[in-house]
Amino acid sequence: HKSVLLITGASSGIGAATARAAAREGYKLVLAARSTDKLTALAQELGPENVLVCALDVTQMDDQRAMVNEALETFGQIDAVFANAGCGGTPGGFSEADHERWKDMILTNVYGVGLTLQACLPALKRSKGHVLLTGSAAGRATIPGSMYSASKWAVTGIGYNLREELRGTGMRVTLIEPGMVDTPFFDEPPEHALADRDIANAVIYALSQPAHVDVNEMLIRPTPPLA
Ligand code: NJP
Repeated sequence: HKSVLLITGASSGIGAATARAAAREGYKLVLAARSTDKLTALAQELGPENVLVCALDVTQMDDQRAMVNEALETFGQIDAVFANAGCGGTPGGFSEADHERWKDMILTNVYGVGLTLQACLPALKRSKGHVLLTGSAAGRATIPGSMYSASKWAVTGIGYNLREELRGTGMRVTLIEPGMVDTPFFDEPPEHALADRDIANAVIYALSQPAHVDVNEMLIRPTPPLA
Protein backbone atom coordinates (compact mmCIF):
# COMPACT_ATOMS: atom_id res chain seq x y z
CA HIS A 1 0.00 0.00 0.00
CA LYS A 2 0.94 3.64 -0.19
CA SER A 3 0.88 4.68 3.47
CA VAL A 4 3.66 6.89 4.78
CA LEU A 5 5.15 6.05 8.18
CA LEU A 6 7.53 8.44 9.94
CA ILE A 7 9.83 6.93 12.60
CA THR A 8 12.00 8.89 15.03
CA GLY A 9 14.96 7.06 16.50
CA ALA A 10 15.13 4.99 13.32
CA SER A 11 18.93 4.68 13.29
CA SER A 12 19.12 1.68 15.60
CA GLY A 13 17.30 -0.84 17.78
CA ILE A 14 13.49 -0.78 17.83
CA GLY A 15 13.17 2.07 15.32
CA ALA A 16 15.42 0.40 12.72
CA ALA A 17 13.69 -2.97 13.19
CA THR A 18 10.32 -1.27 12.71
CA ALA A 19 11.58 0.38 9.52
CA ARG A 20 12.58 -3.06 8.17
CA ALA A 21 9.22 -4.62 9.10
CA ALA A 22 7.24 -1.69 7.67
CA ALA A 23 9.24 -1.75 4.42
CA ARG A 24 8.27 -5.43 4.02
CA GLU A 25 4.61 -4.36 4.47
CA GLY A 26 4.97 -1.79 1.68
CA TYR A 27 5.07 1.43 3.69
CA LYS A 28 6.89 4.48 2.44
CA LEU A 29 9.21 5.57 5.22
CA VAL A 30 10.55 8.77 6.73
CA LEU A 31 13.52 7.75 8.89
CA ALA A 32 14.76 10.33 11.38
CA ALA A 33 17.57 10.45 13.94
CA ARG A 34 20.88 12.27 14.50
CA SER A 35 23.05 9.51 12.93
CA THR A 36 22.35 10.13 9.25
CA ASP A 37 25.15 7.74 8.23
CA LYS A 38 23.25 4.85 9.81
CA LEU A 39 19.94 6.04 8.34
CA THR A 40 21.46 6.29 4.86
CA ALA A 41 22.81 2.73 5.14
CA LEU A 42 19.38 1.51 6.25
CA ALA A 43 17.71 3.37 3.37
CA GLN A 44 20.11 1.65 0.93
CA GLU A 45 19.15 -1.71 2.41
CA LEU A 46 15.40 -1.01 2.16
CA GLY A 47 15.35 0.52 -1.32
CA PRO A 48 16.04 4.25 -1.25
CA GLU A 49 13.20 5.20 -3.63
CA ASN A 50 10.62 4.63 -0.88
CA VAL A 51 12.68 6.03 2.01
CA LEU A 52 13.41 9.61 3.06
CA VAL A 53 16.30 10.16 5.49
CA CYS A 54 16.01 13.16 7.85
CA ALA A 55 18.61 14.54 10.24
CA LEU A 56 16.70 15.11 13.46
CA ASP A 57 17.59 15.99 17.00
CA VAL A 58 14.20 15.54 18.67
CA THR A 59 14.96 18.32 21.16
CA GLN A 60 15.13 20.92 18.32
CA MET A 61 11.84 22.24 16.93
CA ASP A 62 13.58 23.54 13.79
CA ASP A 63 14.71 19.98 12.99
CA GLN A 64 11.21 18.64 13.64
CA ARG A 65 9.58 21.20 11.34
CA ALA A 66 12.17 20.63 8.60
CA MET A 67 11.53 16.87 8.84
CA VAL A 68 7.77 17.31 8.39
CA ASN A 69 8.23 19.76 5.51
CA GLU A 70 10.61 17.39 3.70
CA ALA A 71 8.28 14.46 4.29
CA LEU A 72 5.33 16.35 2.82
CA GLU A 73 7.37 17.58 -0.15
CA THR A 74 8.57 14.04 -0.87
CA PHE A 75 5.47 11.93 -0.20
CA GLY A 76 2.63 14.48 0.02
CA GLN A 77 1.20 13.07 3.26
CA ILE A 78 2.06 11.44 6.59
CA ASP A 79 -0.25 8.62 7.67
CA ALA A 80 1.45 7.43 10.85
CA VAL A 81 4.14 8.65 13.21
CA PHE A 82 6.14 6.37 15.52
CA ALA A 83 7.64 8.72 18.14
CA ASN A 84 10.25 6.27 19.33
CA ALA A 85 13.49 8.21 19.93
CA GLY A 86 14.60 7.96 23.52
CA CYS A 87 17.57 7.44 25.72
CA GLY A 88 18.33 5.51 28.85
CA GLY A 89 18.77 6.30 32.44
CA THR A 90 21.58 7.30 34.68
CA PRO A 91 23.14 5.07 37.30
CA GLY A 92 21.95 5.71 40.84
CA GLY A 93 18.63 6.78 42.34
CA PHE A 94 17.26 10.21 43.16
CA SER A 95 19.74 10.58 46.05
CA GLU A 96 22.92 10.03 44.11
CA ALA A 97 22.37 10.14 40.30
CA ASP A 98 24.19 12.80 38.29
CA HIS A 99 21.40 15.37 37.98
CA GLU A 100 23.05 16.99 34.95
CA ARG A 101 22.45 13.76 33.01
CA TRP A 102 18.75 13.92 33.80
CA LYS A 103 18.40 16.98 31.60
CA ASP A 104 19.19 15.29 28.26
CA MET A 105 17.04 12.32 29.16
CA ILE A 106 13.98 14.39 30.05
CA LEU A 107 14.50 16.64 27.02
CA THR A 108 14.73 13.62 24.71
CA ASN A 109 12.15 11.29 26.24
CA VAL A 110 9.47 13.84 27.17
CA TYR A 111 10.02 17.26 25.55
CA GLY A 112 11.21 15.59 22.31
CA VAL A 113 8.04 13.53 22.07
CA GLY A 114 5.97 16.68 22.59
CA LEU A 115 7.86 18.45 19.81
CA THR A 116 7.40 15.53 17.40
CA LEU A 117 3.66 15.59 18.09
CA GLN A 118 3.36 19.34 17.68
CA ALA A 119 5.27 19.25 14.39
CA CYS A 120 3.40 16.24 12.96
CA LEU A 121 -0.19 16.75 14.15
CA PRO A 122 -1.31 19.19 11.43
CA ALA A 123 -0.35 16.68 8.71
CA LEU A 124 -1.72 13.75 10.72
CA LYS A 125 -5.06 15.48 11.18
CA ARG A 126 -5.38 15.81 7.40
CA SER A 127 -4.75 12.08 6.93
CA LYS A 128 -6.77 10.99 10.03
CA GLY A 129 -3.50 9.42 11.00
CA HIS A 130 -2.14 7.14 13.68
CA VAL A 131 0.30 8.13 16.45
CA LEU A 132 2.43 5.46 18.11
CA LEU A 133 4.66 6.24 21.07
CA THR A 134 7.45 4.18 22.60
CA GLY A 135 6.69 4.24 26.28
CA SER A 136 7.97 1.43 28.44
CA ALA A 137 7.02 -1.29 30.87
CA ALA A 138 8.89 1.12 33.18
CA GLY A 139 6.16 3.67 32.42
CA ARG A 140 3.64 1.52 34.31
CA ALA A 141 5.76 0.01 37.05
CA THR A 142 7.46 1.44 40.10
CA ILE A 143 11.23 1.28 39.89
CA PRO A 144 12.94 2.69 42.98
CA GLY A 145 14.68 5.99 42.31
CA SER A 146 14.43 5.77 38.51
CA MET A 147 14.13 9.07 36.67
CA TYR A 148 14.08 7.01 33.43
CA SER A 149 10.96 5.24 34.65
CA ALA A 150 9.47 8.63 35.57
CA SER A 151 10.20 9.93 32.05
CA LYS A 152 8.32 6.95 30.59
CA TRP A 153 5.38 7.54 32.98
CA ALA A 154 5.29 10.94 31.30
CA VAL A 155 5.11 9.26 27.88
CA THR A 156 2.21 7.12 29.16
CA GLY A 157 0.52 10.37 30.23
CA ILE A 158 1.17 11.93 26.83
CA GLY A 159 -0.49 8.95 25.15
CA TYR A 160 -3.58 9.07 27.35
CA ASN A 161 -3.96 12.85 27.11
CA LEU A 162 -3.35 12.91 23.36
CA ARG A 163 -6.09 10.32 22.81
CA GLU A 164 -8.53 12.60 24.64
CA GLU A 165 -7.35 15.63 22.66
CA LEU A 166 -7.94 13.74 19.41
CA ARG A 167 -11.32 12.25 20.38
CA GLY A 168 -13.77 12.66 17.49
CA THR A 169 -11.10 13.18 14.84
CA GLY A 170 -10.91 9.55 13.69
CA MET A 171 -7.24 9.49 14.71
CA ARG A 172 -5.68 6.71 16.77
CA VAL A 173 -3.02 6.61 19.49
CA THR A 174 -1.06 3.49 20.46
CA LEU A 175 1.36 3.26 23.37
CA ILE A 176 4.03 0.61 22.74
CA GLU A 177 5.41 -0.47 26.11
CA PRO A 178 8.41 -2.76 25.82
CA GLY A 179 10.07 -4.62 28.62
CA MET A 180 13.76 -5.39 28.21
CA VAL A 181 14.82 -5.42 24.55
CA ASP A 182 18.29 -6.33 23.31
CA THR A 183 19.36 -3.10 21.55
CA PRO A 184 22.30 -0.65 21.71
CA PHE A 185 20.28 1.06 24.49
CA PHE A 186 22.32 -1.21 26.80
CA ASP A 187 26.13 -1.26 26.92
CA GLU A 188 26.06 -5.02 27.60
CA PRO A 189 23.51 -7.30 25.87
CA PRO A 190 20.84 -8.01 28.52
CA GLU A 191 19.85 -11.57 29.43
CA HIS A 192 16.27 -12.79 28.86
CA ALA A 193 15.48 -9.87 26.61
CA LEU A 194 13.19 -9.47 23.63
CA ALA A 195 14.60 -8.84 20.15
CA ASP A 196 14.03 -5.50 18.44
CA ARG A 197 11.87 -7.27 15.79
CA ASP A 198 9.49 -8.46 18.55
CA ILE A 199 8.56 -4.84 19.20
CA ALA A 200 8.45 -4.08 15.46
CA ASN A 201 5.85 -6.87 15.11
CA ALA A 202 3.68 -5.16 17.74
CA VAL A 203 3.92 -1.84 15.89
CA ILE A 204 2.88 -3.49 12.61
CA TYR A 205 -0.04 -5.22 14.36
CA ALA A 206 -1.35 -1.91 15.72
CA LEU A 207 -0.85 -0.17 12.37
CA SER A 208 -2.59 -2.84 10.32
CA GLN A 209 -5.91 -2.84 12.21
CA PRO A 210 -8.98 -1.48 10.40
CA ALA A 211 -9.89 2.18 11.03
CA HIS A 212 -12.47 1.41 13.74
CA VAL A 213 -9.92 -0.49 15.88
CA ASP A 214 -7.75 1.68 18.15
CA VAL A 215 -5.13 -0.48 19.86
CA ASN A 216 -4.60 1.71 22.94
CA GLU A 217 -1.64 0.01 24.60
CA MET A 218 0.64 -2.95 24.04
CA LEU A 219 2.75 -4.14 26.97
CA ILE A 220 5.31 -6.59 25.62
CA ARG A 221 7.69 -8.30 28.00
CA PRO A 222 10.02 -11.28 27.71
CA THR A 223 8.68 -14.55 29.04
CA PRO A 224 10.14 -14.97 32.53
CA PRO A 225 12.94 -17.54 32.65
CA LEU A 226 12.40 -20.84 34.49
CA ALA A 227 12.99 -20.52 38.22
O1 NJP B 1 17.60 2.00 21.79
P1 NJP B 1 18.68 2.51 20.74
P2 NJP B 1 16.15 1.32 21.61
N1 NJP B 1 17.27 13.02 18.64
O2 NJP B 1 19.68 3.19 21.58
C1 NJP B 1 17.54 7.94 18.86
C2 NJP B 1 12.65 2.65 24.48
N2 NJP B 1 12.76 1.45 25.28
O3 NJP B 1 15.84 0.95 20.24
O4 NJP B 1 20.06 10.19 17.21
C3 NJP B 1 16.93 12.10 17.75
O5 NJP B 1 19.09 1.39 19.85
C4 NJP B 1 18.82 7.26 18.47
O6 NJP B 1 19.34 7.84 17.27
P3 NJP B 1 20.65 8.81 17.17
C5 NJP B 1 13.72 3.69 24.64
O7 NJP B 1 13.52 4.46 25.80
C6 NJP B 1 13.80 0.60 25.13
O8 NJP B 1 16.07 0.29 22.67
O9 NJP B 1 21.18 8.46 15.83
N3 NJP B 1 17.03 10.78 17.95
C7 NJP B 1 18.34 5.86 18.15
O10 NJP B 1 17.86 5.76 16.84
C8 NJP B 1 13.51 4.48 23.37
O11 NJP B 1 12.46 5.41 23.54
C9 NJP B 1 13.86 -0.55 25.91
O12 NJP B 1 21.54 8.49 18.32
C10 NJP B 1 17.53 10.39 19.13
C11 NJP B 1 17.18 5.67 19.13
O13 NJP B 1 16.80 6.98 19.59
C12 NJP B 1 13.07 3.43 22.36
O14 NJP B 1 12.71 2.29 23.12
C13 NJP B 1 12.86 -0.83 26.82
C14 NJP B 1 17.89 11.29 20.13
C15 NJP B 1 17.58 4.84 20.31
O15 NJP B 1 17.89 3.57 19.85
C16 NJP B 1 14.12 3.01 21.37
O16 NJP B 1 15.26 2.56 22.08
C17 NJP B 1 11.83 0.06 26.95
C18 NJP B 1 17.75 12.67 19.84
N4 NJP B 1 18.09 13.62 20.72
C19 NJP B 1 11.78 1.18 26.17
N5 NJP B 1 18.35 10.58 21.20
C20 NJP B 1 14.98 -1.54 25.82
N6 NJP B 1 15.87 -1.44 24.83
O17 NJP B 1 15.04 -2.45 26.67
C21 NJP B 1 18.26 9.29 20.87
O18 NJP B 1 10.88 -0.22 27.83
N7 NJP B 1 17.76 9.15 19.62
